[in-house]
Amino acid sequence: PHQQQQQPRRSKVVESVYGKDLPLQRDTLIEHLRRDVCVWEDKKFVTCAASGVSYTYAQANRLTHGFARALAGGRGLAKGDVVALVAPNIPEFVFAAHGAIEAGLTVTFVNPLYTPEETARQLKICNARLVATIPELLPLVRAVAQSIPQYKGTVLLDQQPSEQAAGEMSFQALAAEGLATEGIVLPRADAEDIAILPFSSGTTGMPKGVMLSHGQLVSNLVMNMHPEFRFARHTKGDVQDTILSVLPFFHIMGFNTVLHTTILSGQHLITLPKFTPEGYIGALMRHQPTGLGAVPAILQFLAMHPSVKPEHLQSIRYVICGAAPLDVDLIMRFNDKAGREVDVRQGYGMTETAPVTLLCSRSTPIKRRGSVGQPLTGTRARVVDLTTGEDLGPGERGELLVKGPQLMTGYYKNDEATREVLDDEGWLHTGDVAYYDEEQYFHIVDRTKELIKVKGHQVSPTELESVIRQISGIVDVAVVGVPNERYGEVPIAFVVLHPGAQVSEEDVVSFVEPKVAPYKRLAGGVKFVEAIPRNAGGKVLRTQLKTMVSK
Ligand code: AYL
Repeated sequence: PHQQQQQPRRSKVVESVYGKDLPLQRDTLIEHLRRDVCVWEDKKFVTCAASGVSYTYAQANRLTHGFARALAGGRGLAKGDVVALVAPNIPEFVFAAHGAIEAGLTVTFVNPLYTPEETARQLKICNARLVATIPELLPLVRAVAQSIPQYKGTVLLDQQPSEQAAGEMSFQALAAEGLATEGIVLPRADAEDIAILPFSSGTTGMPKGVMLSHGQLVSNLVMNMHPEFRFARHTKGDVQDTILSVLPFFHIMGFNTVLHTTILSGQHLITLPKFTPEGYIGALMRHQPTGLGAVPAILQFLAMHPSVKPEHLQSIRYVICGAAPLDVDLIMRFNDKAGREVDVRQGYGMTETAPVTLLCSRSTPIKRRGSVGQPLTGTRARVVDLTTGEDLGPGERGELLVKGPQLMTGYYKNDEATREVLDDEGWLHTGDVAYYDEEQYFHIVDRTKELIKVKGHQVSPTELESVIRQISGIVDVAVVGVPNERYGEVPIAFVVLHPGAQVSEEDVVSFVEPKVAPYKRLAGGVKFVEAIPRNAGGKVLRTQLKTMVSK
């Protein structure tokens, strides 16, 4: 009640029950990750389930540090320059990313499924000086790198120092050279320096670089490692948890949540460059993981797929899930198959919040695990009316706003987009519709932003619309997401044709197909309409389009 008097308009802020405030952390990311590493230096850190290649924590640190030194030593790179990683999940991805960050550089991640156009766009926006990639993607990287001004070269993520092809550098050779060369000084990073630049479409428009500093990433890690929220056991003596995760490192959940909390508890991480049912089940059998990093689609696979047998799930103690809605029924089904109650917990986050803001704690009762949980330490959340912006109480649906030291600095070179989501008081307007219940557990029920989520991957309608507009005979177009049992959502296009134009659904679908990454394809099909419904300001009325599909 006394709070109501001080802040009449902010009476309904939900604070964390696990610590109201957390200062922005001052550690740099790499310092923070190495803090306890001496305890488990000789234990396995990362193993690729596909190739069998494995590194201990000590080996990983040497390669990372060597690569950092090589980048800092006379390669013409300056603090804050951007290095792009274009690769699937392989152990060397981690060392290259951490090495570049240790060298004071900023890392951006490009989805390796991207087309040359999609890749080129991201590399150009952030003016990448260097790309690290795998042999299979070299032709793509070579083709697009030429168009980047001030491009300094390509690093091949190899497991053995490889013969250097024309112009490419071997990751292993660079790391060895960095360790052997004396007199290299690594630039000192500050908590405010931008460590990574992942891309997100935010609430509207094309994908944008999200500036996340060392301090923001580390703050979120500290929150996730709180005893009530953490998942794994701390490695000590013979105890070492093993986590199997196919969540891509190029996505914030794979990078700052799964990978970095793995390191902070000294777990053994099993990676897979690509999800296949056989590969995944093989990894379960071979590595007997204690934990899984998952999105709902993976839990669904484990719960429903006939090839997944209860014995495959015997070693599993916990599952961390996020990035798309997870139904409590699915948790029950998963537990049914496992034959016991596994610690399956869901979180809510965004690239823009480094990423986690809400998470179910260990004490969340099973019946509440369909919720996205409660604010992490030092994180605040509010729900506001969609039209008036007034704070709402328990059970009332509105836009979710979040605040805490993990919030991004802003969108890269895009102040306008930053101002649209970050208000003067430091609240981030998520574009998600939510409510909290009487016990302050949050539930995500809808989205006001355009974003479409296909198996947890972001799809920007604006981006698909700009591709479809290139087809002659099309006057107007709008893309929205429709619910899909397998993928969560899939994009569908509403198209207005010029009078007399002959364009079929198949024409549109097959035009889009080669121009975008596979998960962005128009799996929901195309609907031809007379006009796209818009408001007076010209904004597409997406909700109206969505209801047209469900009818
Ligand atoms: P981005 N339930 C429903 N929707 C969700 C959820 C969830 N649990 N989590 C994320 N979303 C949607 O940037 C929501 O619309 O980051 C949100 O605005 O790819 C959007 O996805 C953000 O998508 C973790 C670690 C969750 C990471 C994450 C999600 C990171 C997704 C939990 O522990």
